[in-house]
Amino acid sequence: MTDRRNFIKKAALGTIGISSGLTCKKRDKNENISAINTIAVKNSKKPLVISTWNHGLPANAETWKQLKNGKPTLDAIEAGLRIPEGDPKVRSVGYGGFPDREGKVTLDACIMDYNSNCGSVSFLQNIKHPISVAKRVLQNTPHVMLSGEGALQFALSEGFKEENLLTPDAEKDWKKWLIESKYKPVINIENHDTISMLVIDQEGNISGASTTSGAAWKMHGRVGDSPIIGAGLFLDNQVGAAAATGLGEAVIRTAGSAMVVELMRQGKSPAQACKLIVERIYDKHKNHNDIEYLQVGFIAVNKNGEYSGYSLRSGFNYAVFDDDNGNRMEDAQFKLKWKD
Ligand code: SD4
Repeated sequence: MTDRRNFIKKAALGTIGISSGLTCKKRDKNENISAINTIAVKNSKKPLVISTWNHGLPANAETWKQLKNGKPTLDAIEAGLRIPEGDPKVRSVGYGGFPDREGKVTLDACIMDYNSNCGSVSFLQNIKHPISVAKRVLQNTPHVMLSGEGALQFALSEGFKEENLLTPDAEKDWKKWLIESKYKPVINIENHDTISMLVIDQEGNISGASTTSGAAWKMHGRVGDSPIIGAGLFLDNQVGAAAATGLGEAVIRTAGSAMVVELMRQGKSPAQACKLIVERIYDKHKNHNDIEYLQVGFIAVNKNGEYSGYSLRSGFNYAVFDDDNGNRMEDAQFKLKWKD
C-alpha cells in the first residue's frame, strides 16, 4: 500500500508537468467567436452554472454558493454534483440509481477543468460519490480514466469507503424488470437522468463534469458516454463546453460533446451547435435498432456566456443559475415529440 501511495504521489508530480503543458495560451476570451456569432448574448455575466435535468437545481445552488464563497471551481462542481449522487430519490445517479441487469449499481463520472486536465471513473461499484473519485484521478494520478476494480482500489487508497448503493426501492424495481427482462432504456425518467454540469467561473474560465448510474438494466460491465471525455463531456476553454444526456451509445458513436464544441469553434452558437449534432445523431440512427427509444440531449455554453440546450425528443430540460435571473429550469428545444 505504501508503495502504491508513493507511486500515486510521484505520479501526481508527473501530472503537474503534463498539465502545465496542456495549459491554454492566454487569448482574448472573445477572439474566436464574437465576430461571427449572430445570436444575441443571453447572459454575459459570470459566473454561470448550467446542469441537466431537475436535479440540476439543488446541484447548481450548491455550486453557485461555493463559487460565490471563493472556493476553487472544481471543488464547487464536486460539491454540487454530490447532492444528486447522495439522494436516493434520484434513480439515475449515484446512491439509489437503477442497477444493471444483475442488480449491481455501477457508476460513471468525469470532470474536466479549463486547463484541459481531466479525471474519470467508469464501472465503479460501491462508492457513493464517483465525482469525488474522478476529481482525485485528475489531481492525484498521471491518468485520465480508471475503471472497474482498479477505480475501486484507487478510491479505497484515497480513503473512500465501500457501501451498498442498491436501495430497497431500486431493488424492487429491478426485480419487477426481471420478470420481462426487456432492455428498452427510458430516458426522461421523472425528469431525472445523468447530471452534467457546465460552469463559467468568476474569472470566465470554463469547467465541467458529469455523473450517472448509466442506463438502467444495462449489461454488467457496460460503460456509457458520461465518463468519456469527448463523448459525454468536452470543453475547450478558448471556445466553450458541451455535455450530453441520453442514450450513451449514440453519443459515443458520434463523439457528441466534442463535436458540439468543434462547431462552436467554427462560429456556431451553442443553440446551433447542439441542434446540428442532435440532427446528425438522428440521421446516423434512422435505420438503427436504437431509434425506437433513442433520446439524446446536449447543453452547451460558449466563452461569451451564451448557453443553450437541445434534444432529439421532447421532455429535456436543464437548470440555469446566473446573477440576472437566479436558479431556474429552462426547456430545451427538440426535433421530435415522443412517439414521432
Ligand atoms: C448513459 N448517458 O449511461 C447516460 C445515461 C443518461 O439520461 O444520460 N440518461 O448512457
